[in-house]
Amino acid sequence: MTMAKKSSEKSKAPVQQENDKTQKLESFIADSTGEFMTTNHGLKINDDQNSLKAGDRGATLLEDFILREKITHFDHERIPERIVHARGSAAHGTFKVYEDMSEVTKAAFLCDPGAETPVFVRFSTVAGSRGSSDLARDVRGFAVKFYTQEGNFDLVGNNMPVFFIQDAIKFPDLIHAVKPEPDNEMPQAASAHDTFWDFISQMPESSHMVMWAMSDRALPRSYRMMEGFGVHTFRLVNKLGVASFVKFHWKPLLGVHAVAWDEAQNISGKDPDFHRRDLWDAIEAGAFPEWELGVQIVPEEDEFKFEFDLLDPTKLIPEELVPVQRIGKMTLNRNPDNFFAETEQVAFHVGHVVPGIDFTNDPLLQGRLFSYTDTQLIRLGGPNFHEIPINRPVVPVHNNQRDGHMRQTINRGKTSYGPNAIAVNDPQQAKASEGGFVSYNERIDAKKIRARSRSFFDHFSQARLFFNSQSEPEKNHITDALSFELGKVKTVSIRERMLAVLAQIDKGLAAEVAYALGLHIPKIPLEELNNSIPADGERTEYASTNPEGSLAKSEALSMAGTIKDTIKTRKIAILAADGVNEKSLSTVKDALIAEGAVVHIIAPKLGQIISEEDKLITVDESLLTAASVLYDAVYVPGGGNSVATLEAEANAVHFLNKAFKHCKAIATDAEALQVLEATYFFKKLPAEYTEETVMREGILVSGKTKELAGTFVKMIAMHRFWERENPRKIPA
Ligand code: HDE
Repeated sequence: MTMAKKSSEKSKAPVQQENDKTQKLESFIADSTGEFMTTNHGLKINDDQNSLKAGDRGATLLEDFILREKITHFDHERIPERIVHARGSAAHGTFKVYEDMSEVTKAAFLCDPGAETPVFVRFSTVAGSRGSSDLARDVRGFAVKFYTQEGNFDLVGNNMPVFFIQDAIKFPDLIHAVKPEPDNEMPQAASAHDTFWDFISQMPESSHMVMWAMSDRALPRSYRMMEGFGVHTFRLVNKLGVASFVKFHWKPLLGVHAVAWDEAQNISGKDPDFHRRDLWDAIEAGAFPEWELGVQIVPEEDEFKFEFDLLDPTKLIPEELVPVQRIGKMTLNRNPDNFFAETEQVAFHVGHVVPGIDFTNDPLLQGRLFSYTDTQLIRLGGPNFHEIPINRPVVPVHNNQRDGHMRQTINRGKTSYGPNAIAVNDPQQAKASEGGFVSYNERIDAKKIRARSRSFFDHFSQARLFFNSQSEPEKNHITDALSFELGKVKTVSIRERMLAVLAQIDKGLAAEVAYALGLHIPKIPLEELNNSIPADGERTEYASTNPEGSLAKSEALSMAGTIKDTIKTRKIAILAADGVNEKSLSTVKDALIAEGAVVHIIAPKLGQIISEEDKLITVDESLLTAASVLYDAVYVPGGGNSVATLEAEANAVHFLNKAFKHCKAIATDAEALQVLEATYFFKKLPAEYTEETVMREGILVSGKTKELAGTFVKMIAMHRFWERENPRKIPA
């Protein structure tokens, strides 16, 4: 290893923030600026271009320890990727609680509004390999490591509040089913294949999660625009030992937004790093992503008050029943220095808790409590992964664990056992009053049994609640997603079985998907849908139920009502060519930048363009390197020559066509109308052209540049004009 050197100059731009954890990481940072090259043992290297040979044309000598060291290290550079969530990106930041939460928890970081807790957050897709596209239709991981003064607390969540299965023992089956098929390793990062739907169609407990995974939640516009959920019911415990159940939420301050499926597939080709880049760029630019931490708290005595079991991870607590209290804010304000050292080597574990936070008997959570340490042993190569800088707590570690591969700590003294008299029992156990962790004293009086509680068998009512809570465009997207995914399934009997499952959720949905598949919905009785039954199990004991559910809708489940009052960090394209009207371009550009948007000037070629007024304007991207799917909205300024060039430029027209297809805000100067007229979608200006029409259609043409800019900002804040898809006749 190169000698770690405390860098005196910050390698980060000043905008990047420091915290207790990032300062501690400094001592591990190696910065080679102005340094000589050395071997891993500190010897200065004189020739890094040629290996040591017997004569200049001779064979290479075994003696060449410099060559051997370099190649050997290279040969061992790779570690196994995560079995799930292999592809991800991460950032540093901080968390602050708004108010003292000591009434419900003794977790110190939740009781002191003055405390700033460092965090490291990793977002991920689940199914794809490390090199797969960010835009796969998939669940997203949302894992937060809080470096608290009482040790690390990891909230290892997803961007969907429920899960596919109820018991950890089915996790390997689920993942084997969704991963590429084992004979030919296809398809990569996609659930649209036989094995996934074969499994799902026999596991009706997955219905609720399937609705989420087929919704636009599986296609986030940005990691910064996703909600996060702890999924399981956890416990909070206060100083008096009084516990309450809790569901954790992360609410993004930029709102929850998605891209269109066709767009996602295009982005996967144009920029497979789209989400990774988006997170990195936003932080580099100082537009720090923020989320509020939310909690739904249920007193212990209310455990059985719900229509569902709080221990069942396929159920959420509707916000109408238990509101989400926003208790603090997390800000991501620093990019990692090194992807491998930090993002790849960070090891999360649901079992990393602090006093005041505890588990429940959710059988999925219980299995996870085993899996996360176990997986690091193979992935990070041994039991000392907690010593890797990114995994170290900010508080000291003392215990009698010793040795193992790559041990870094030099433990002083004779004893590594307890009780010991030699070191007077150091390190000592801490009383609860001294911060020692004491497990919640849950009363358990039960038989040892492999079984599933009947309270887990309502497999459909919340799937239906989710579907019924969606807006029309969101429902259409779910129908399209299911038609696409099942359309990729080759085995007809799997498609049919899945239709029978969908019919339990919503008959109309099942009928539409059946139509797309050219099939009829088979009549499979409810009791026969669940095929996850033990050898001696009675079908009736394991039969799904499908009660109506007392709640018809839950607004929080739809993305339609999300925050739509900001265009911060949205990427806007301005299409221009030589002869552009500089005023028409700059007025809109400046207005967008003033609102926090990122604006790129896109022209037929890179370099500079000359405006009508003979001003030089720097081009950010050419029509060749940019793509409509990488932007949230597009504006075409006036200027006769520019407009004529763009009208004749197929890539510019295509850019607008795509923006229309993906329901984005489009604005042009009145002078640029002819560019719009060259598109397939624009016929003519409506007879009555009001702000209302504009805000409905998402297309604006105006000669009043200042007013145009103002309305354009409002249009972009709407994110997408999904209604445009009706009657869904936009070509692919
Ligand atoms: Fe995970 N999960 N998981 N998971 N999970 C892993 O741990 C596992 C589950 C989640 O950015 C692995 O270090 C089991 C639910 C995230 O590093 C592994 C079960 C939720 C991440 C593992 C589940 C998650 C992981 C793979 C069912 C949402 C990425 C590498 C019993 C609440 C963390 C690793 C990161 C990663 C096991 C189910 C979230 C193998 C056995 C439910 C965000 O340990």
